[in-house]
Amino acid sequence: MPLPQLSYKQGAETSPLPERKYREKILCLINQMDEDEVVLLGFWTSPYVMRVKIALAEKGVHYYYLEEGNLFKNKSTLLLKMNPVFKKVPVIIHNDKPICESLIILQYIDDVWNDRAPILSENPYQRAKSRFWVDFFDKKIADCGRRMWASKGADQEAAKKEFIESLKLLEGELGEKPYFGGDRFGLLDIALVPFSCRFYTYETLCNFSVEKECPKLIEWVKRCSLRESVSKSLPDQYKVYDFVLEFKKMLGIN
Ligand SMILES: N[C@@H](CCC(=O)N[C@@H](CS)C(=O)NCC(=O)O)C(=O)O
Repeated sequence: MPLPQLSYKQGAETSPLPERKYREKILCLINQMDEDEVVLLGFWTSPYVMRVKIALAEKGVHYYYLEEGNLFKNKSTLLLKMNPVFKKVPVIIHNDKPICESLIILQYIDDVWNDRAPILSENPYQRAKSRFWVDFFDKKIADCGRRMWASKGADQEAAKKEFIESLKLLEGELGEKPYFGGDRFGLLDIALVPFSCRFYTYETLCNFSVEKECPKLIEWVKRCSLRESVSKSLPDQYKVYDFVLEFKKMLGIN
């Protein structure tokens, strides 16, 4: 059953309803949603959530966005119920059931809305290759990112060196192609581009330039950002930087 016209939060768009009222309304309507609608539980600085926003936008799937007000101190009851194992965002709720973990969600979205804008290649080798690089990214680069803002001195330098080396490997994989999968924007692009909104933070805290180190990768970021699905899903890089400074303070790191 289609929902009454509520107007939802998607990317930069905000609901005209006050936040609390919007939330209450979605919670009441969650089990009456249309097959073609989902609820996304997220947090604005999370690149994993941005992955899901991009994928839903690429597929043209209508979603209701619920921001976790205080993800690190006081998680919502809904998040704890929907992702009791990891208690992390993103989570999507579709047909009244939760799906967790960004890559599993991307695969689910591609499986359910398989009639449009494919995320994964139909070629098994290409699929395996994309998954390999996303796995490399999540295991290696995302961790370097954290060490770059959370440490200092020699540890920070080591993380920066590893980060740049890993980005160069990715840049090699991109080669001269417009997107990682070739001409088509796909899994690896969706999984990696959200992290570009953290580049300014890393550059400022660690004193280097991603563009100088990996110019082709930055060209790719700019190319991806021309897509509305990306530009509407990524937050302002300066706001992310301010958030990281506040977050460091909260953790007692200076
Ligand atoms: N492997 C997860 C990572 C998700 C993740 O780390 N989410 C963070 C936000 S960026 C979170 O919810 N953190 C809350 C916490 O650690 O308590 C995915 O791909 O979805």
